[in-house]
Amino acid sequence: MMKGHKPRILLTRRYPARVEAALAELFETVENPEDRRLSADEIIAQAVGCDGLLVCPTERMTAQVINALPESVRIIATFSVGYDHIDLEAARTRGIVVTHTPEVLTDATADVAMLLLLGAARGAYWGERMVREGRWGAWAPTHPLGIDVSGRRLGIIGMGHIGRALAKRARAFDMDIHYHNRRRLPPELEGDAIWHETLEEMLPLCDFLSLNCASTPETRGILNAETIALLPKGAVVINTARGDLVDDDALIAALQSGHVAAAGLDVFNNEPDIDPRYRELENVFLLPHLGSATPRTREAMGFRALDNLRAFFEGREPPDRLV
Ligand code: 8YV
Repeated sequence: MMKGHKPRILLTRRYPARVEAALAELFETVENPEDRRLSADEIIAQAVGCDGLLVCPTERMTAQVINALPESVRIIATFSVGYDHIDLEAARTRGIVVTHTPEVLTDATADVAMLLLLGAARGAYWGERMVREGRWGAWAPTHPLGIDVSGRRLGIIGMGHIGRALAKRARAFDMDIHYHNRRRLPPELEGDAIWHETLEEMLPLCDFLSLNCASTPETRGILNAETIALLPKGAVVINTARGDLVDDDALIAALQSGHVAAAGLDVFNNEPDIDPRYRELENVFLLPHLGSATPRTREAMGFRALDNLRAFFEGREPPDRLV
């Protein structure tokens, strides 16, 4: 494929074995065999002599890091659909191409969103704990009880691939779908989902609310004291997108007061050092960022990143180019 020397690619993390092997066929790879989280300085130092980087959301590619990368680096491929960890403007200014891995993790992530929705609604966390800790007690007709899902309204913020895949699953549970998106979807994608131009219009209708939008300056903190106050009392909140969409103080206060009856969260501010108050709450179902965590999905993400790197170094347009 590529004439002359093999491009040198820094792999900031361990990637699935088949992906690393395929990358090593095409490129000279600089690996991270211990899968250590590299500091910004280490990334910059290890990038010396490299033509490209394969990174994850664990690496904060700030303007400072991007500006300090050696001249030789021409592409940053991220092993993720989200790209809020990369300063795209800084990359654009430096003429560095950035790619991501859309679509391949849609189903896996929507499955986790549905798992969180059901788990939060039906008390999977406290129920599981009662069984494990021997606190089951005798069955009682009136307690403990969860929240019904069927026939309820699910509001989705961000109706991209994952939002739509969640809607498909939720329809099978007889939920009514509402959504807020910058643009209304074309009829073939919208189906029976109801578009709301503003959050103010949609939130009062949401028995369940799922965050499925990208983290951008416009969406950061989108779930805050004001927007939570618009939810009906007893709503359930789901987040599989990014932790920084949520103001933790506001969500935790609402979970404590019961205004938000339950939450299912796979993503957090400051992962993995999450706000410790979440751990104390009985009405939250917490997962450690498992959205894309299946072997098939992680391999597909790796091969999608590889396709982008290969296209770039073959002089073709990378299919999932962001800048
Ligand atoms: C992954 C994700 O867990 O793709 C994303 O944006 O958040 C998840 O799929 C993570 O990115 C793995 O690198």
